[in-house]
Amino acid sequence: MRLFIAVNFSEEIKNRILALQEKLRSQASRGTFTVPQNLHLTLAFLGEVPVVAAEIPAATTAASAMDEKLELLSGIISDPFISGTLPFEIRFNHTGCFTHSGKELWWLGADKSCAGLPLIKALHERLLRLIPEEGFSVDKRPFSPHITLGRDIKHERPINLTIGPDDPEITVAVDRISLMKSEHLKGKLTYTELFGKDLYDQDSGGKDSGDKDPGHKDPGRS
Ligand code: 2AM
Repeated sequence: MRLFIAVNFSEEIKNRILALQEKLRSQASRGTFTVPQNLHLTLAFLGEVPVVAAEIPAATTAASAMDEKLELLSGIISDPFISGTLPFEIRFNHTGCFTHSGKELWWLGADKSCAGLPLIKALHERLLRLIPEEGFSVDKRPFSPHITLGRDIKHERPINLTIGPDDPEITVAVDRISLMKSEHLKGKLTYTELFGKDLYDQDSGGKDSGDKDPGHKDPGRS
């Protein structure tokens, strides 16, 4: 099972991202564009998680072994540092392109000066520490928070994809962290949330908890 941990978006934000994606599409001659339901921000990519008991014939045993792994991963997302983070926002304000083996992946990138950037990096770093501790592999490449707009983009002329001051702001609310499954269903790349954890709900006391660190309910707990 191919797994990753991500932040998913509201419909309103997806529509804003899609408007930008449309600008990319109109300049591309070919490409695979992220479908609306797949737009997300990856926090950690685990890749294929082997089901240890897959070779054991009894389906029930295999299922319970998988459940155990998912339970461990759910536990990571529920880690007090992660789930104790107060909801925050990240503004996405620029675009760019990763080129790998001649293929262009176009993305929307987080504002390097937004207040949420250190918080999302802290969540990523925590995940990168906990995931191997629980026995899973994780992609350790440097974290550059981005939203993939399209892959394998081909174009005849240089792409001009800018976000102007008159464009609607793309500010993502980070209020839930999700363990996601990636699979091809009837030929379509499909992402499904297997487990999600809402970040700390201020209404239940965080706002008035008197913490010095505004990003956490209790950063000392771990
Ligand atoms: P992305 O974050 O750039 O869009 C599921 O495959 C998600 O995990 C994709 O959105 C993908 O890219 C992200 N991801 C991060 N590292 C990956 C890797 N090494 N291989 C495949 N997908 C990866």
